[in-house]
Amino acid sequence: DARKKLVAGNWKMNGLAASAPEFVRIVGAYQGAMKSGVDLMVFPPFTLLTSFATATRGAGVGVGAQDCHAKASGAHTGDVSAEMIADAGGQAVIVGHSERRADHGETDADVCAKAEAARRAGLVAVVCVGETREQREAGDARKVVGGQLAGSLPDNADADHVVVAYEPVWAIGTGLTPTVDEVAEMHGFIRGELSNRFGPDGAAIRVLYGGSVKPDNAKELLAAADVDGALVGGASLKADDFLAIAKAAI
Ligand code: G2H
Repeated sequence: DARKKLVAGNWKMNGLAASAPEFVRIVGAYQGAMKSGVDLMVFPPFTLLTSFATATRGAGVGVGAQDCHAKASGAHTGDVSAEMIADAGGQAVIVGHSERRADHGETDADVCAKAEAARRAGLVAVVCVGETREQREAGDARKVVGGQLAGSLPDNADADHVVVAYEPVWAIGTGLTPTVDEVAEMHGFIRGELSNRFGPDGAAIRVLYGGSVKPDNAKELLAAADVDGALVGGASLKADDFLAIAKAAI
C-alpha cells in the first residue's frame, strides 16, 4: 500500500562475503514475523549485490545498490550502471547520498540524471537530501532541502519509482539526531514540496528519515509526523539492531 513504512539499510563501504549469514538471518526474521507490517530493503556494496539478491529471491526483502552511473553502458572505468544493478538482481539504488555529494562532487543535476537512469532500468531511486550543520545554523535548512528536491527529482517522479530520504548531514554517523519536532517540521515541508510539484503522485512518495537511527531512538523518529520509514547506516550492519529498528516501524 502507499506509504507503508520502509526501513532500508545502507551498508556503505562495509561487508565481506562473511556478512551473508547475518543478512540471511534478517531475511528469515522478516519473512517470519514482519512482512505485512513493514517493507525492508538492504543496500550492500556492489560486491555483495548478487549474493544478497540470490538470498532474498522470493522473500520480499528488497536489495539495491548505493550509487549508479547515469549512462547504461560505455567507457566509464569503475562505474556501474542502473541496468547492471537490475541485471544483478537489484530493485533499487540510492542516489545523491551526502557522502557522494561531498566525496565525489555530485550535483543535483547529476543526482537527477541518476534517478532517471534508475527508472529507465526499472529500479526505485532512493534520492537523498539534507542540509549541513552550517546551513541549519544559518537558518537555511528549508531553502537547501527545497533546492535539492527541485534539482534532484525528475519531473516524472512518483511513488512507484522514487523514495526520498531526508538525511541532515550533521546527523550522519555522529550519534546526533534532530528532535522529533525538527524531523516532523522538515518532513512536513518536504511533503508539501512533493505535493505542490507532483500532485497526488507526490503525496504518495515515501519520505524516509536518515542519520544516526538506532534501536533506542527508532520508535520516536518513526512515529514523527510525515516520516514514512528510515534509512539506517551503521545500525543496519548488525542484524539484531536492524531488526529492532524494523520492528519499531510496525
Ligand atoms: C545516514 C545513515 C544511512 P548512519 O547516511 O544512510 O547513516 O545511520 O550511520 O548515520
